[in-house]
Amino acid sequence: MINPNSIPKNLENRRVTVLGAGCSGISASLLLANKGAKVLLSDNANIAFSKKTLSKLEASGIEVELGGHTSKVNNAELVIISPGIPNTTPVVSKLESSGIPIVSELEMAYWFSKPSEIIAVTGSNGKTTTTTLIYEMFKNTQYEPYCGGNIGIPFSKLIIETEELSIKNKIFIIEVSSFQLERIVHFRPKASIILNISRDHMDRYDDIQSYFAAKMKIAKNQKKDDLFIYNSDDTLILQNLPDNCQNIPFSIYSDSQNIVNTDANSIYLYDGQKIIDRSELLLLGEHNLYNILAALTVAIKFKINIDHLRNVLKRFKGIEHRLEYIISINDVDYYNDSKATNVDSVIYALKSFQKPVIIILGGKDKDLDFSLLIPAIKSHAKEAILIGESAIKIRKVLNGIIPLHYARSLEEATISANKLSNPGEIVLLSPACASFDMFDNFEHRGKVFKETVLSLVKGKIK
Ligand code: UMA
Ligand code: ADP
Repeated sequence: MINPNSIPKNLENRRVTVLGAGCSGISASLLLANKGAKVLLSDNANIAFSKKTLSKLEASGIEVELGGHTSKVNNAELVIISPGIPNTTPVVSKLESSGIPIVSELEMAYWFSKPSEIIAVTGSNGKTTTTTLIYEMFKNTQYEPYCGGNIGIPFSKLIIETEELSIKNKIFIIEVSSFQLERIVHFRPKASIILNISRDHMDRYDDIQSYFAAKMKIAKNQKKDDLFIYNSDDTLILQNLPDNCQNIPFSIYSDSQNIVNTDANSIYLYDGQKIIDRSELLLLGEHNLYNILAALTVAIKFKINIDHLRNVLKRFKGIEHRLEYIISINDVDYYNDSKATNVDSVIYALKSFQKPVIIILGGKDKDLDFSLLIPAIKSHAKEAILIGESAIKIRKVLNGIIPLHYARSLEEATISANKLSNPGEIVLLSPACASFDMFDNFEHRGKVFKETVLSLVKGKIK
């Protein structure tokens, strides 16, 4: 067996199974093969690899089994698990009872990097926005930033790419999910950031405590000089601060120990020096203000020039599918917030608007509590159109609060929203649910919504 309690320095000829042949599994296998390991990549689905991937796997001597995990997976000294595979899966239970160590792809990739090279971002919402903003802030500076992790580019892939190039001053800006953190052993970022905690992925965790515990693992290996940058307006985080690293808060409401502060007009440094007027920011909403404060805090700690940071903030428009402005039709503004796959992100989306909102809600339920939506729905929404598997559950919760409508598809919902809206109002897709009941993923859902909205303007749909 390989004992992951001390980082295995040499994987030459060691037998390693990689579970899951999505992007994490493929990159992990290639990295392990680069290190001389004998790799089995196993997936329970019949995946059609691209020609390029297939030839890379073959050239690296990686054995692949698809369409089921056979007993071959047990013939290993170490297992690397993909984040999408829950611990309750039979293959995982069996490996555990055989005593074969299992670590996450994030952990294994870390073995080939250094803490000083890592900034890691977690939280229930805002990870991708903040990770991308930090990446933009570190571009064209004294650092050579690489962005990856849960954002879609596995950490292992970044390690392979940067090892090939042998880059100095590299810094990995990594978005990390609770799934990836569950099975870390040594993963230690120089700076960790935790943005917020709200209920999410309750289909995979017993309760919010176990979900939160997985998120907090981000700091578990940090040392006295490492930074733990946290949202001190989030009570759960505030009440559970680690004591092994430097805790640095960011907050909108309290300015006691922050590196950056904000008032109604500007964002400024702890010594009062102005960084930017809030009117110059392109990102909308209080939630994005948190993301900006978090990103600025880490950038300032890494001594990035303030003028450079201001310029980045002046141009950063946010990311597709996150409260993304599409178009105005007859003075009705259409927003695509398809990435709002939990309740908290929808509350923030609604609170971002002063105008009445017609909201499209629903999709695949993650066992979330939709009643938490009620105050924001009451104060900001005019009508709701419900779609997808969770429509009935949402209807029960919102019944009598605002007028509710059903639609059989997102296209139908968009057309209804268009008909229900009056000048000066907002049409918002912010579903509070995953997309997999009707779409391939949230990007697909957002694309369909945008295409339908644009068809309305072109007069293709009446
Ligand atoms: N599989 C098995 N056996 C099982 C179950 C699944 O072999 O018992 C296989 C599936 O058939 C599939 C593979 O495992 O082929 C899927 O692995 P994966 O879901 O981990 O997919 P990856 O492509 O490796 O993507 C993962 C993250 N996915 C999840 O966490 C679900 C991606 O985050 C991440 O971008 C990527 O690694 C790179 O780091 C996605 C995500 O939805 C975007 N994340 C969640 C979120 O943001 O809310 C946490
Ligand atoms: P993540 O990667 O954590 O899912 P994203 O940046 O992709 O986060 O945003 C996901 C959703 O959450 C979007 O609807 C976005 O508008 C919303 N959001 C972004 N930042 C925050 C935040 N700090 N708090 C709450 N919601 C947020």
